This record gives sequence, structure tokens and C-alpha cells, in this order.
Amino acid sequence: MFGFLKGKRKVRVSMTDCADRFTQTAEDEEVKIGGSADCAIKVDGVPACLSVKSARDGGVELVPIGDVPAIVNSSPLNSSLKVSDLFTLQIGDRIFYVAVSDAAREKISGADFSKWTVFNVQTGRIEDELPLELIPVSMAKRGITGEGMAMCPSGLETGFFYSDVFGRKGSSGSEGGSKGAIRSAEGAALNISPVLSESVAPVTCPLCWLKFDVGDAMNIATHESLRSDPVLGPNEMLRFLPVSFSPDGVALDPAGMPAPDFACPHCRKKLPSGFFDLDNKIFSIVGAPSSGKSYYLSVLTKQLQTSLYKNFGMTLKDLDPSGNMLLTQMRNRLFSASKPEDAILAKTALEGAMYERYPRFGKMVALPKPMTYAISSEDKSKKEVSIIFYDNAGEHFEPGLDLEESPGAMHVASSAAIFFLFDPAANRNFKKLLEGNPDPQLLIDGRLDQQDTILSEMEMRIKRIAGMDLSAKIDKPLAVIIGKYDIWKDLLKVPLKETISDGRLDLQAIDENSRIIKDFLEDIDPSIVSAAQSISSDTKFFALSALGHSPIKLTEGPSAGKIAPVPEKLNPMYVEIPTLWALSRTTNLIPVR
Ligand SMILES: Nc1nc2c(ncn2[C@@H]2O[C@H](COP(=O)(O)OP(=O)(O)O)[C@@H](O)[C@H]2O)c(=O)[nH]1
Ligand SMILES: [Mg+2]
Repeated sequence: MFGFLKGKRKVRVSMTDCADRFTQTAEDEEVKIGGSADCAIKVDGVPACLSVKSARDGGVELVPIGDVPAIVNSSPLNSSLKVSDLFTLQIGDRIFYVAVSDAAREKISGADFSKWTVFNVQTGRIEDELPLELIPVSMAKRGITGEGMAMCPSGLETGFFYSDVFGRKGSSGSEGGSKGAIRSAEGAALNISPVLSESVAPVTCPLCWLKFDVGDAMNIATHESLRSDPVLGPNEMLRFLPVSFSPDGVALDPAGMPAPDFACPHCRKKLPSGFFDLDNKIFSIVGAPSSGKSYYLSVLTKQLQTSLYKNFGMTLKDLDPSGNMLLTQMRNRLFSASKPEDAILAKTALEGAMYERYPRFGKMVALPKPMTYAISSEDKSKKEVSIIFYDNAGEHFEPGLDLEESPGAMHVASSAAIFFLFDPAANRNFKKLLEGNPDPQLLIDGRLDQQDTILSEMEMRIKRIAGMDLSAKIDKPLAVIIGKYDIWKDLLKVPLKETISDGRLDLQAIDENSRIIKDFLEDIDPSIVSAAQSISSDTKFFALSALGHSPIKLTEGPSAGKIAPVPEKLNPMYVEIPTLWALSRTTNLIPVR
């Protein structure tokens, strides 16, 4: 107490070792860091390196001691230096974070030292996220030299230069890399520590959902001698950053062959054709297992194509026939079947055919394949848009699945709009009201209804990834869809309005229908309504049916026991309306009234 009366204040210093997260704290008028006996904070095997004191005019001052300078905020400490409440410290090859305020201590204890973000100092582009000790191997594997790269534990913004910690191994560049540039631009005495900033004009990869700058996209070699990629393996063509181009601007691979296909610099997978020319929108379909996502998606692409053309004179084009193949097959199976057993769509298995393995943050994970379509208008003033869907296994939305190990549903965080497909056939209150209805799904017992949990889990994930407060609302459109409308349409006492007329989408009719469906759902299960409204400030409620009829339970043949649609009764209802609404919210393509 009254320490200031003596002219000197004590400083409380906490130093955390990045390797083992071990934290030492000492408090005194002067706290020395190093290996000698008078050091209150010990770093074995080195002499005393620096002393931490309170500065005369407030704040904290570092004073070098001994011959070998410590590196503070990525610069050798050659003379005394005033620091703010948190700084990085490197002594030999050991790295530390040092806090001299309670706020900084809290920040460090909240950081996740098991996960380091590797980023480009100048562009802010995040390259990787992985444990510290795996960084050099991962960088080498991906052909990144480390020049201009820095890293910090997840939760902190200030980090260490890669070259300071791991040396310049594998680097072919000179000293004049980004580090030098930053130093000369900002001056040696200023804060030159690598700070993670927001990336500039990034696009989101539709395959691994990481952001990158357009200029960082890789090209895919075409010359047969260039088969084998250091990351993707011997069967894939080399991914490279182009340095030469043909006269018409197409990148040339190292063997001089035109290489027009692009790959994401993170996962290195091929981007859909036209990716950089289009306005890309991810529409995420979220729903419990068996809520009807796969049937919905299969019917949607067909209905959307018809509706866009008939009502608005627009075309829906398959942008990626090989990537969309599974969905095309499902759709053909459903619409060309002549008997129920031929129309059954297989359950979407977690990590099954709808998924592919991608490198993400240094490990291989299974992510759902994107299905990409382009919508174009005859009106050339309207930019062509690509819409991207994924067919997830419902398990991917359930709580308890580790996001890092199984990030398969993380597209919700990058999406332009979210469709939450609510399954009335799995909801107890709905089932009570539907007693006597012959739909075989209503007789399936013992299924746990986790739909409200799935919705709140989705909210947590989106807000966590966006770094948002849980009480804040996202502003992207959220369509809450009560599916299987064929089963419950008689429960709705008020008729729904037509939402398309005279070549326009009637937003007022959509609003009115939304209110009718919301009020109805509120009576049956208010938890879904309140959860949905707390997620997005742009929530609307829809009703639709992919099949338009109740499927039947097969009693004989190899598919006995399975539930199958009846091909001649296929009669989709309102299937494309939420997509048209989401398009009207996120593009200028759809004429509205
Ligand atoms: N009554 C009715 N049943 C449907 C409809 N759409 C899908 N189903 C049934 O819902 C079940 C689950 O569908 P599926 O698309 O595999 O669900 P997913 O797990 O969410 O992909 C299947 O038995 C379908 O027959 C519909 O519009 N009406
Ligand atoms: Mg499915």
C-alpha cells in the first residue's frame, strides 16, 4: 500500500511458456527474467536477460541485462523499451507471452495454446490452424517457406514471426521479406510485432469454407509430367501459383501447358468453374436426421429450375456436372421411378458418398461435397449468381459432435442464407394432433426429438465462428420450414396465399404466410419459434412438401420395412419458395412486389 509514496511502484509480471503453457508470476519493484539466481522469473540455461520495472511516467519499462539480447515483440531488446500490458518474448528458441496487467493476464489465460493460427503478416490471410510443434511440417508439406508468416495462439492477436521461431529453413527469399518491409515502414521503435488483422476482400472456398484472397488462388497443372501434388498426393495434378500466362491470360503450368482450372490455396481442391466470375451464395440446409433434407434437395433443384424459367424467365444451370452428380442421380431416381422401391433415396451417411476428405487446418476431415448451380437472367444488368447447397447427414447438426474433428456443417457460418427444415413427423405435439393419419413415419416410436437443440446448437456455432455475442442477432435470412406439409396441411385453419404472381415474388404474401405459420407453430411448439427469432433478425416461416403425399411402408421384397415415396403421387408443394425468398434477400435477381 502507498507504494507510490516511495516513488517506485511494484509490477506484477506473469510469463507463460508457449511450449508447456507453464506460467510464472512475480511481483516486485523490479522483476528480472533469466537463468541467474537473482531472477524471480526463471528461464533455465541462460544468463539474466531483462528486467521489468515500472516506468517513471507510468506504464512498464523493459531494460536489457547481459550480452545476449532477448527478442521483445519480434525485435532485439538493445536498449530500454516501454511496453504496453502484453508483449511477446523470445529467449533463444523458447517463446513466451508476458503480461503486466490483469487484463492481459486474463487474455492469456483465455487463449488456446493447443491451436495456433498461422497467418500472412501483410495480407492477414490465415494459412493454417494447428498445434505449434506441427507448424514447420505442415508449412513444408504445403510448400510455404515461412517468409512473411507469423503465428499466434487462438484467442490472441499478437504473435511471433515464423522465421524467428523456426529459422529460415527452406526459405529461398532474402532478408527483404515482409518482416523487413514492416520494420522499415513502421520504424524500429514502434510496435512491429506481427498482428493478425482482417483479410482484404476475401472469398470463401465452397469446399473447405476458409477465406482467401482472389490473387492467392492456385492453378491446377495439366501437363502429365506434373502429376503429384505435395499435399493431395501422387494421383492429383500439381497445384501451383502461376507466374506466366498465355497471350489470352490463361495461366501456364511449369511445363508451359495452359492450366485454366483454379484450386483453393487452403484445401487445394478444384473450385467450381466460373467461381471467380459469379456472385457465390451458400444456402445451408439444416435439419435433424430424417427431417427430409435429401428429398427436399432432390426435388428443389428440379422445381427451382421450372419455377425460375416459367415465372421469371431465368435459367438454372448445372455448374459442376461431376460435383453435382450424386444429387442429379437422386433426382433422377425419384422422378423416373415407376415403383416405390425404385424411388427410395439412401440415408445420407455421415462421411458417406456425399462427403469427401479435404485437408483443413493441417488434418484430413470429411466435408460434404458442394452442389453448385448458376442462375442467370436475360436481363444482362443482373449479375449471374451461383448457389451452393450441401446435403449433410443430420448427425452433423446434432450437439456433441466435435467441431474441430468433424467440421462438416460449418458452412452455416459462411452461408448467405439458412434453411432450417423442421420435421413435424418427429415432434410429439404434432404427432398427437395427427393421430389417425396413415403416414408411416408417425408410427416410428422412440425417436428423440432434438430439433430445438439443433437450432440452438446451430446458433452457437455460427456466433462462435463469427466471434459474435450470443445475445446479438445475425442478419442473414433464416427460413424456418415446416416440411411434409402434405401430412399436416389440414391442421392449418387459415389458407396460405399464393406467393408468385405476374412474374413477381409477392413479399407481402410471404410475410402473411410466415405470420400464419409462425402463429400455428407457436401453438404447437413455441420453443422452435422463439429459438429461430433469437438467431436472426430476418426470420421467416414457410410450409412445403417435397413429396406432396405420404410415402408408404414396403411390406415385401428386398426393401421390405423401408419407407418409400409413390412415384405416381409425387406432387411437390411450395418447394422453391424459401429459395426464391432467400435469393430476393441476397441478390437483385428476383423481381418482387
Ligand atoms: N410425408 C412426407 N414425407 C416425406 C417428405 N419428404 C421426405 N419425406 C420422408 O422423410 C424421410 C426422411 O427423408 P430424407 O430426405 O432421407 O431425410 P434426411 O435424413 O433429412 O436427408 C423419408 O422416409 C421420406 O420418405 C414429404 O414431403 N412428405
Ligand atoms: Mg439425407
